[in-house]
Amino acid sequence: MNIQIALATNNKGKLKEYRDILAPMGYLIYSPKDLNIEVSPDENGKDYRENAYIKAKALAELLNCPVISDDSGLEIEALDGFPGLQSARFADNFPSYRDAQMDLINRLKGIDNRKARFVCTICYLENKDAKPLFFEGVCPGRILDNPVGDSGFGYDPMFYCDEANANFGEASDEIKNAYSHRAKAIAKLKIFLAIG
Ligand code: ITT
Repeated sequence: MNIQIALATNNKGKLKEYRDILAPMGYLIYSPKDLNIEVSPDENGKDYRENAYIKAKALAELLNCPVISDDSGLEIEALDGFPGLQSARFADNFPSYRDAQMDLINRLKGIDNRKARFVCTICYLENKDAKPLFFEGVCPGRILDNPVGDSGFGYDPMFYCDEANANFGEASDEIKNAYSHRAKAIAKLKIFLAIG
């Protein structure tokens, strides 16, 4: 049986990862674009949870099915967690993600601590008035000296994943979807969807 969920994202990379992971369980994931809906609420929350809720709620107001959303980011330890919650806005200041990556890499020149992590917070809303549920995942790793590869999306080419022993910019979809922050958050969501 197919179960329909709307995913409140305008990010194609995220959409693909949700589909890849959830489709085998019979979930049909629809994006606002699939539904011919335009939603871009102001992501002015104080943390990932608030932003995820803002996105899920904005779409749930327009639909009659469960909605999930995803707020995520890259946190670099030596930069006090920057760009973190501002990861998307930071990249918007540059002509390409490659330029944003180079800017961050340059900020780390001469700094030995390359530790970083990707974080993902999923918000699940059964309907527009429901209590939001949150599912979180963290992916520890390090920042490379130069971006490599063109797999994945966003900041992937500058990130080495400790647990996968792989650069996300060169890793297969299977590796990314087994080890990423999003994969871990989705694994928790999957348990909820199976028994919730
Ligand atoms: P939506 O809000 O429409 O979902 P967005 O790209 O604006 O899309 P966020 O506000 O959550 O998403 O910002 C997350 C930022 O972190 C954005 O720049 C992403 O490209 C980046 N990011 C998130 N997950 C990533 C991943 O798995 N690999 C690489 N970059 C990622």
